[in-house]
Amino acid sequence: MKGKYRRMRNERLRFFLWLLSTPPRSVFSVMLGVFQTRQKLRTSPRLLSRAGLPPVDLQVQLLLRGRCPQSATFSRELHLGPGGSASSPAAAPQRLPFSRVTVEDLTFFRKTLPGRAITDPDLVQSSNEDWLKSVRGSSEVLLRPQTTQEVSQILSYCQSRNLAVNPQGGNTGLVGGSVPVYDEIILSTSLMNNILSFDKISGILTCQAGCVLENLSLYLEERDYIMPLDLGAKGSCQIGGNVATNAGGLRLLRYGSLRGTVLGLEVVLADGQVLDCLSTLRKDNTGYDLKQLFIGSEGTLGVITAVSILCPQKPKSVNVVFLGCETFDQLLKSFQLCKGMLGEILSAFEFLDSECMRLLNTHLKLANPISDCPFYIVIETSGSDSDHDSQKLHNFLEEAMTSLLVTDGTVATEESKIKMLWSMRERVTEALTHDGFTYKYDISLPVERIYQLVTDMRQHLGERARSVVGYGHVGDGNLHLNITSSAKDPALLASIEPFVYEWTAKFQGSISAEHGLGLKKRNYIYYSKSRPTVAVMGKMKMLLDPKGILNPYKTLPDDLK
Ligand code: FAD
Ligand code: 2HG
Ligand code: ZN
Repeated sequence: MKGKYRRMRNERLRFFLWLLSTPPRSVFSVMLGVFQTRQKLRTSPRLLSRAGLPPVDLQVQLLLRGRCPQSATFSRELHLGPGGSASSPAAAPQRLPFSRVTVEDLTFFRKTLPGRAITDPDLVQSSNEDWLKSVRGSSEVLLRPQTTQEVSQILSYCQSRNLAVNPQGGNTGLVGGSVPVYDEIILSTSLMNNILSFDKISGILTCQAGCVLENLSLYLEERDYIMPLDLGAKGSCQIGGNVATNAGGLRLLRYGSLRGTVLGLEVVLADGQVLDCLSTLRKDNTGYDLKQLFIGSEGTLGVITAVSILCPQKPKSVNVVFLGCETFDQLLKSFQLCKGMLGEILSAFEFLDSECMRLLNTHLKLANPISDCPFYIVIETSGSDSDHDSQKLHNFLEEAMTSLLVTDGTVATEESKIKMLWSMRERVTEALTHDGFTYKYDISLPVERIYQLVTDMRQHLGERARSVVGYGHVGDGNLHLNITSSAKDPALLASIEPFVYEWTAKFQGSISAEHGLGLKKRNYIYYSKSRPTVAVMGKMKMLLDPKGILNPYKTLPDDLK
């Protein structure tokens, strides 16, 4: 095999032959994630749990400040950006006539959640601002319940008082859905982090909504299982937030979406009623499957308090390959070949373009593991027999090389190298944050179209953008188009939107593949959904949350409210 490889090797190809006896590697080891970001994100909850509350008279002052009319204006300006037009569909709408938090309300919250009703501005601040630092609310109250009962008491009270509530998990959302727009009370699930049960035979895990994804992964790994989803944000995002956004991530190609793997949910409705749909059955056709309503509802229909999820067995053998291609057409042909030759062991097929690589090099000092190419692919295989998997991967690479679909590549044989290769894909989001203000688009398209949007956008914007990059989940037909500029730039935004959405609609794509609509994209929903469909969504919202207290200004377009 080695001789054959050498004979066929092109000058530019530097594949490492890997031994058929490569020891099985943990799939968890391949995820480096955004370490610095995680550190930063994890700091605030730790501080919160240690900190004492400010004295009551300071709280009163803070609440009085909240009543000041400038507060609403300030928040609105932040969402618009300097010189931003109030008519931009992405801008925050006017504050709705919800009540403002009073000292009596605070007394109730403090009694219901002793030591966990936070009003210290320094502590509330990080929950007011999103991960991208692109939107910021002006909430002065952060509630940290530990039980479903406490969530129920809070919501029942808030509904009776007409107080708006912003459910928050790990605050890693990318569409401005996870933070308040004005003074909504932040209801954080961070302290709801208990695992409730795990069935070793079925692989069904039941846990509270605030469990951090990475902690669940580590818990399962010790029991020879894995979570069916994995994301770059796993060190901070919570399973409740993942379900609320119907997060896709890096394993969807293999294990499917949360709509299939989530078996049950417990949800607290706006009036405090606890909806127990926490089934652990794989099959249950008794009436409507209500849990599906809450998957992807972005905190607008109820607060998810517990999740049961079907987890796959941990693969015994994992391999990762990083390849370079000259054209996107070759990348697509490699995907086709890969599906055919790797079949059931293919667990990820991800891509990034040379602009992403430039940002990784420049901002994170990550060196390209292969020679410069216009496109890069990350392929992962997960199986149960390392000899069999290695042989299949070997055959695929040989075919991809001889047919000149790939021009360079490397195979990871050690754990550290596997991590390094995955970080080239996972850390693009982090690299972008160092490049300037980032406009993010998360588009589903027929897979053969996904890169055409990047090239068309580059042509459309010319020199106006700093960087226009494309990466994403090829296996799921999901492009992440990101555009940066030195600062928030309303004129640039006006050039991007609605162009990007019109382009997407023209090819029957979705304007949000996996991140949701949140605040930023709510008014663009009609590019992907018909008016009658959105009207039915409005009726569901009305039924479950008649006063509209749950995550107002998010997901549904302003014309429904
Ligand atoms: P938050 O950000 O806190 O909230 C997100 C939304 O869910 C908000 O609308 C909030 O109100 C609502 N919500 C949160 N918890 C609850 C609850 N318990 N009940 C009801 N509503 C709730 N997404 C992907 O799909 N795929 C990826 O590969 C991916 N990679 C990412 C990588 C990075 C570096 C980052 C920063 C983000 C990434 N995301 C990705 C975005 C993704 O949406 C989130 O990471 C994750 O799913 C959100 O979880 P969270 O706990 O942080 O929720
Ligand atoms: C990913 O796939 C995430 O890396 C984030 O969904 C995408 O930052 C983005 O645009
Ligand atoms: Zn993604």
